[in-house]
Amino acid sequence: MINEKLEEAFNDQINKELYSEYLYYAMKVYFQELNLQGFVNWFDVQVQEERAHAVGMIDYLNSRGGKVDLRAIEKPVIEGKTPLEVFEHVLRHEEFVTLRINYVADVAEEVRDRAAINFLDWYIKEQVEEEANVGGVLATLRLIGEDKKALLMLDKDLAARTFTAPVIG
Ligand code: OFO
Repeated sequence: MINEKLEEAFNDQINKELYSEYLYYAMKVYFQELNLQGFVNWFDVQVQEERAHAVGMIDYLNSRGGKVDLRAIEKPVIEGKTPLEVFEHVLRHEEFVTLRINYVADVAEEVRDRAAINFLDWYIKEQVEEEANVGGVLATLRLIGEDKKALLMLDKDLAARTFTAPVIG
C-alpha cells in the first residue's frame, strides 16, 4: 500500500506529465504552421517522452496498490510568439516540472517510502537531462537571432532527434 499523501502527490504529478504532453503537442502544431519540420520532430519526441513519464507513474502507482485518478488536463497556452520565446517557455515549464518532481520526492521522504524514493530518482535524473537538452536548443536560438538561414540549419539538426522508450525506475 502507499501513503495517501504520496498517492495524491503522484496523481497530481501524473496530471502535470499529461499536461506537458499536451503543451508540447500544441508547440508541435505551432511549428507545423511555420513548416519547420525539424522542430516538429523535436516536439514529437518530447510528446512521446512526456507520455512515457506519465505512464511510468501510472503503472508504478498501480503496482503499489495506489488509486490512479486521471484528472482533467488544462488547455495548453503557449507563452511567446517566436521560436526563441517558445523555447524560453519550454525551459520555464521544465524548471517548474523539476520543482514538482522534487516535491513528490520530498513527500516520499516525509512518509519514509524508500521504494518510492528509489523510483523517483529516475525522474530527478531525467529532469537534469530535460533542462540541459532544452537549454542547448535555447542557447543556439539566442545565437541565431534574426538569421533565417541559421534557423533552417538548426531545424535540420533537430530533425535527427529520435525517441527511445525509456526504462523507468
Ligand atoms: Fe516529464 O519531463 Fe518534461 O515535463
